[in-house]
Amino acid sequence: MMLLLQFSTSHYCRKARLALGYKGIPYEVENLVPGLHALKVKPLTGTTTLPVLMPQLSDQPEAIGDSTRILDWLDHTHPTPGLLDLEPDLQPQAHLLEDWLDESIGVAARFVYYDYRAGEGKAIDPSWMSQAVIRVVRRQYGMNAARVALAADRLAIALVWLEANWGSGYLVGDRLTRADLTAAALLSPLALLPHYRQQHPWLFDRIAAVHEHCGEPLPPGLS
Ligand SMILES: N[C@@H](CCC(=O)N[C@@H](CS)C(=O)NCC(=O)O)C(=O)O
Repeated sequence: MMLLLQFSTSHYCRKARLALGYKGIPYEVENLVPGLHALKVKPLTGTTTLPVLMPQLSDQPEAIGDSTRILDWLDHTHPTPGLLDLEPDLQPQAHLLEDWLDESIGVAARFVYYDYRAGEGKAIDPSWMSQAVIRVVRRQYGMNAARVALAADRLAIALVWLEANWGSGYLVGDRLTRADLTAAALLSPLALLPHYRQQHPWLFDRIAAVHEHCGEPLPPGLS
């Protein structure tokens, strides 16, 4: 069985789980401890980020790092159902949206989410352990009030575009693609933030619909 190395709460790891679920591939997860994870992950992929997929199949790579590479590999080895069943001229759009969501919007969601968890949303998990992880993450990514405000602005613009282009259908073409999976995963942390729940109800309908399509449990706040 395939093994996914992950942080249980990471939205990039959620993206990989959605893709595995979408394809109906049985998998196990191993939850790594932030910080210590690098000792295990770096020798496998050369980077320290999770998710990492270990196919545990002969004639296949031992480990695949980065959610985008994981989706590429899954689509290559398990083509049906496809994550990019689009006319060739539409495919670059799905790749570009995935990259924008990965590199810009997923990062902005992380800033806004951890800011909330450290302040107004502290009651979600006030335990020492959880608050220590939140402090480490905030330091690791250099989060401060000014950068959180920039992230919130970026999300506000993205959500206007997404409401018009995702609010009542699929991001590209007329079927679910890797762009929809990526949006659903990377925006899912916002489900715990009352501001986004109140302002953008359509977003959480879309996120829930993609999870249901993939047969994956809903993110915290929606379950
Ligand atoms: N581009 C990467 C980003 C993944 C990512 O940022 N993962 C974070 C957790 S949400 C991580 O592993 N951080 C720990 C580290 O960088 O060492 C992907 O799509 O897989």
